[in-house]
Amino acid sequence: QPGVLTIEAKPYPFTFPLKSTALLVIDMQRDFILPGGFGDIQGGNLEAVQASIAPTKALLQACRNAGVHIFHTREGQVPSLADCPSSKLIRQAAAPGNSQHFKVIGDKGEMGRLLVRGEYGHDIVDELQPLPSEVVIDKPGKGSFWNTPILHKLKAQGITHLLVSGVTTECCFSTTIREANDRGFEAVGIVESTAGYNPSFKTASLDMLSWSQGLFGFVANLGPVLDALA
Ligand code: TIU
Repeated sequence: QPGVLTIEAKPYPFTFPLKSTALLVIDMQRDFILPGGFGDIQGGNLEAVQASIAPTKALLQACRNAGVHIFHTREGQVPSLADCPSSKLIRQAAAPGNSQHFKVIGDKGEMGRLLVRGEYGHDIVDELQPLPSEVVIDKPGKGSFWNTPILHKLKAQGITHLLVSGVTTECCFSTTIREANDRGFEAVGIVESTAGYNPSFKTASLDMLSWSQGLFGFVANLGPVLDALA
């Protein structure tokens, strides 16, 4: 069928119509990837997340060339923090004697206020900067659907299938795929184009996605996606 692609995936091959497919690039922000950012302060493995930049760039380029709709997300709050779920503020607050969370959302870090919109650290890394034609979704939570217009924007474009990349696998990537699954989207996570702060979290998160004939969706390697889009 013209315009319909099939790639090797778990738990079985993933078939997607190009015209109604979107690429989601989740939270490839300096705050999660570069030294001194929010993820670094959380104790995340930055080498692991930095390793996902090049494969995400390859995926982004292939999708741009193939005319796939492209959505980037950014996690962050308005400067007043009025949109910050209280759970995010409370559970990431610096407890007495806890040196790991010595800074919290909204505090001043080396790249500006942590996870606050408009700050340098909140924006996407240089390598993956969105083009003017691409959609950028600012989200106050971990998932991309809560309190954002993404559902309406995907529906408006007739999107039914999602290629999902970005960081972190265990957190915003997984939450987004689970939210998408509940809303009827067929999603595939791309192994090399996502990364977590802990290797076992990535393995477990991806295994859970495709377990039991696709509990939440599909998992595919980057190579077959690039081949199919070429
Ligand atoms: N903490 C963690 O692993 N991630 C986040 O807080 N946000 C995203 O995953 N983007």
